Amino acid sequence: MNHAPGPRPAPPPGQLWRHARLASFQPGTPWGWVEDAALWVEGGQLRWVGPDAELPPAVDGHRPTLQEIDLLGALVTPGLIDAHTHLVYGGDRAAEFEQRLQGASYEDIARAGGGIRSTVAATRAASDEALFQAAAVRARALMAEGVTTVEIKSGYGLTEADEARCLAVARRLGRELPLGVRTTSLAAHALPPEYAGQPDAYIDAAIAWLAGQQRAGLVDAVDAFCETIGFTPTQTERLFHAAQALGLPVKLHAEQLSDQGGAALAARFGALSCDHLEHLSPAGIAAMAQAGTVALLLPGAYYFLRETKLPPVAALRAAGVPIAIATDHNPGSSPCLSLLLMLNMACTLFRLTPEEAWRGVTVNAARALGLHDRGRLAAGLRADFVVWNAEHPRELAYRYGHNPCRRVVQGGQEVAR
Ligand code: DI6
Ligand code: FE
Repeated sequence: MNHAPGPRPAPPPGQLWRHARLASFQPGTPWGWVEDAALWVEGGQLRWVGPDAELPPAVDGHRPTLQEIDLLGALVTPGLIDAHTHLVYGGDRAAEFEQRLQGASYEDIARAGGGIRSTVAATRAASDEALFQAAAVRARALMAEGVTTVEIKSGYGLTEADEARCLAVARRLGRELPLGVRTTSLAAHALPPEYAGQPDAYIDAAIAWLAGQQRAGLVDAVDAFCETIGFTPTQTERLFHAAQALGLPVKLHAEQLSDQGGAALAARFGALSCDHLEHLSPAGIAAMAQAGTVALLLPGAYYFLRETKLPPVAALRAAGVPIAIATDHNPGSSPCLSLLLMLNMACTLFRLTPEEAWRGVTVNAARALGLHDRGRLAAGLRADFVVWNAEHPRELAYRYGHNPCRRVVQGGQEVAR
């Protein structure tokens, strides 16, 4: 795919997509299924979605300007949403992968100053353009499988200027690619070398950067890595108070490697999502259920770090906590660029049903980003959808290493493939 930079042209007059097998993820029926569906797209939005036999009379007045596409029974789903990525960084960590294969743990490497901090050094050394080009390649790989919205975190700059640079690169991806981008400030990802031994002073600095990031339009949410090798619950709480004072929603890397009580803390701040959660406690689950916080599970990181403790999926399900799935793309714990593979891993490793996994990359992923205009297919929502060479979405959770994406529409416009 090649996308010229610059403003995108105005949406075409309108399209009528007919005879789809539709998984709308609207409430009411499993999958929001419509066996023979039509989608009327106008001005970047869905004007009408429903059974083809029940097309509204109003569509007739528009026929002369509507492009009609017969899908001959192909599957249509919402555009996929990857609600947790660290897409902007320099370098890679292939050598660290070799070290881990020889027995070093992720935590050992982090404590020895490698891990996230080695990516910080490579990111600081990279130009804005190099960061953009590398991230654009990754974004296009996700888009090739039907991803139409992606969340991108900072967290590899760890100075005021480098964090702003990474967030600006993420924003530029959203302007120059046919891709919705939500940005998250993750300055509280690791302690940079300049602040060695002074984590509280670093949190003060990260707090001070937030207002400027917000003024520059660079940030949609605030995240932290609450972990023994990251930041304490008390430090996380101070950051969250600052985010709350600015009206910025929060989310948290919580209970990935140990139980820090991070999920319950984040839930007290009405967090959009708590992410990872392998070590989540019953108290954390109860707090998330009460707050309506999404459990964002990341099977790629679980797999790549060869974790053995599973997130408490059955208890999350029983408590009614919405579950989402994402790639967690990052160079250290999940160098994965396939959200379709995550569908499969969510089922095989975490025992989600295929429908739960699908909800996790559509309707619940939108919720994890605080977005109400996407993740389902219904009148009035964005026209972000995918046509698949498949008949049912369960096929996409079943096969892996296979990409049956046929056509992608983002904001009412077909994405060049
Ligand atoms: N948890 C993760 O899995 C990523 N960040 C985090 O807080 C890993 C980031 C890295 O290793 O570079
Ligand atoms: Fe992450």
